[in-house]
Amino acid sequence: MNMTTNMRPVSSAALKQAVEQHLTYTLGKDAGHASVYDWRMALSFAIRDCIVEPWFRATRSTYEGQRKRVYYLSMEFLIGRTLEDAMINLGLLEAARDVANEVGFDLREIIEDEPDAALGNGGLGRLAACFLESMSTIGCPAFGYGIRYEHGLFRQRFEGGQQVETPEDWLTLPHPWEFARPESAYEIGFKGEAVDGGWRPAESVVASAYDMPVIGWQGRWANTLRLWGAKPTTLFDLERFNSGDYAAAAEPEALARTLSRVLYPDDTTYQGKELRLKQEFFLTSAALQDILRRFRTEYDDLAKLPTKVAIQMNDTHPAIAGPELIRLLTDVHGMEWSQAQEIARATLGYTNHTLLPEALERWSTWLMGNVLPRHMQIIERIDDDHRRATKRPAHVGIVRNNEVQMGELAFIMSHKVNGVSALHSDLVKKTVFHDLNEIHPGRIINQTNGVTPRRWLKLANPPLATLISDKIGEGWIGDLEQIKTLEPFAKDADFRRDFRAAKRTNKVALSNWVGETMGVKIDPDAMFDVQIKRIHEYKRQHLNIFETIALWHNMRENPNAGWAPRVKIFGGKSAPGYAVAKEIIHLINDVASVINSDPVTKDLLKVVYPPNYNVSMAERVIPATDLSEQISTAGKEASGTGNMKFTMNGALTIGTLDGANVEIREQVGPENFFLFGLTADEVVKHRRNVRHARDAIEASQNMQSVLQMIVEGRFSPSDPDRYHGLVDRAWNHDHYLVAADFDSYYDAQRKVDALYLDPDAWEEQAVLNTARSGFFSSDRTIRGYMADIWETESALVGEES
Ligand code: 26R
Repeated sequence: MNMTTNMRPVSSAALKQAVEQHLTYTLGKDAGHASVYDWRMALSFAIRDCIVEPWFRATRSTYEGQRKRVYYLSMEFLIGRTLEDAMINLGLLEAARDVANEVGFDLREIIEDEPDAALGNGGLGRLAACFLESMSTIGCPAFGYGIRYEHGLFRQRFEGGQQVETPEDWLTLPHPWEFARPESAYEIGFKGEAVDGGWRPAESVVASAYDMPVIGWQGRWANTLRLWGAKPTTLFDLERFNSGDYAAAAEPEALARTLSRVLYPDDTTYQGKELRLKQEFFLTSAALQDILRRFRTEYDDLAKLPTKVAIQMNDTHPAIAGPELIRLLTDVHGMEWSQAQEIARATLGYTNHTLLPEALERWSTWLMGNVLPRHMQIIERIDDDHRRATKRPAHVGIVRNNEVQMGELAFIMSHKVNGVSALHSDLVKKTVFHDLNEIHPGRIINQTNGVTPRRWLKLANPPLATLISDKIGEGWIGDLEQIKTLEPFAKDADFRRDFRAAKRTNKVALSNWVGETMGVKIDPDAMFDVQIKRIHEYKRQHLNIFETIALWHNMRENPNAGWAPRVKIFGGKSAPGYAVAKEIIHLINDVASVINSDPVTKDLLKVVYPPNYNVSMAERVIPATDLSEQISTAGKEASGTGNMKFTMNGALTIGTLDGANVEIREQVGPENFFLFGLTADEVVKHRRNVRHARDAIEASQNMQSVLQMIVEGRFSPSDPDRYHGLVDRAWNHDHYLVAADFDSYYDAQRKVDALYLDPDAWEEQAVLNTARSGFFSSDRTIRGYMADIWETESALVGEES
């Protein structure tokens, strides 16, 4: 097979030769003894070689064209695997399959040997990864900046149904996608004291760069993800070493490395942890020093910074960028204060990803003053300037109650602030930033999230991707709006049959995997009903499992009532310290073991919860899904992005009017979406009734039975009291209105059943979901950021495609 990438044709034979070269000379392995790991490394190096050329070309073109660059600062990049994505974007997947077969391996096995890069918790981190891919596809000159965590998000196991965390170790084996750049290194200071117009840090570490190329669709452009690893400023103490105190001699090394050791797995509550603040400053300062160094090699006037540089803060985690940029411009480069402040603001943008008060970052002024004394001074001066310039009300400000409010700081230091869905941006204006929005009208804008169709449709769902391309050509991959030309085929019975067959292929594959890995037999003809995301009370996995219990109960009472057979699939991790979320996990697993061993319902209902949900598992599960669960309490889910992946892959959604669900429903048509529950406004009003849960439960026979069964120990016979706390909270502290929405959810599920029993009608709606998902490409989102925030242009316009 002869594949053509953008730069040069690569035949299977040429790729094979390149792979064998790497096996021999890079890895020093004899083909006769090479393992799947060896072939994976050799193939990765050969594919990586194909990226280097477009990567250099993009760098050169940006430099020569004096183009504006975008810098995306994020504490999280949830990348998953890289090899398959790179092969797909370079058009080398088929050639690689030939090579694998010729050397006696299955390409799938090689692909799945790669560990996920899990440098993120959930939505915010995965969004950053989709954005990088889209910026490369569009040809937006950009760098991602993050931390090279030695341990990404913990691995999850279940013991007796309970979550157990073990460390993740993606970097113990060599990582073929990174280039160490020890020459790009910056000193990062901490503590010490602010001295007039400057800072004398008491501690410091070195931030050292590691680059990963990010290749766009068809290899037309490549950007860089630059991750910082922490190194000691002094290697080790030779004197102590020579005197035999080896542990003490290695101390500076160990201390420095803790900075890039672990990703914070807590995405539920803000916690005032010194190490977290240090990590945030470590990333931000390294990135800004690097940005200014690059700028100064090309331009001499720092006043022009905003015309050549746009810096985006992914939530408030890098919000110290405001004060740090001012510090670098004034203390280090001698710029005058007010100009520095203006320039910083014109350069910076801030994206808000959550309204939950417990997740909004604030640092005590004591801690900030201790870790970053000069920055604390600068923050106070920014706050004073703002107070004077705006005559704002007394309750508004960055420093309040002896805490630095990072949201306010990010807002005041940015020229644009954006929310991540229409509803969310609206709520940002009305709630957290109500006063600041009045003082700075027009600063808050919306950019609805999106996901990359390369990974989430072409890579994850080959049967469907092939079917679509056969029908409408391949244009949709680089321009998802084209997928709407599929719409007329919703009425075409042959196409619906093929669409169904593609879904079934994926369901069979998932069934086999579940059988092999969990020992649970599931029927590919049953409806696959899926909720995969972090476990949070506001996402309401407990609403789903309560409904599952009610369904099971009613199926047992009346097994021949014509139920639609279902498999309930859960996936997701809880923050290690989030006890309530962990209890929900325990309950789901307990309910699964009772239901899965019930002979009465064995052909009607199964519950599976595969452990360690991650990007790769999402790629497996989403294409096999019939029903997508998006059931958060309205007003709480900023956007959601999983919801978009399901829609693209032809699942129907059951959901509340929350986050991007609102826009999904608009796009696919309300008749093709299962809506239930209170609206965001109704939620606020409903909560004023202190008896809201009690009233709802007393009015619902179903809900009562569910809570009764749980409290009686039906799902925990060896420990009948296990869920007393959970049931008590359902009655008395139901902050997320599970009870109020329960009946509405149960009824909507019965409508889902009815449609599933009419395969033709179901398939028509499924096709329409895919055909109308064009808006949810992250390419569209990135074009929005480029036009409305970054004021940049694609380097590929006018170029031949
Ligand atoms: C500060 C710390 C405790 C912390 C809080 C919250 C760390 C990480 C988070 C994660 C949040 C901000 C997050 O992932 N938000 C999600 O962002 C997605 C992308 O915009 C949205 O789709 C999703 O709705 C939102 O929950």
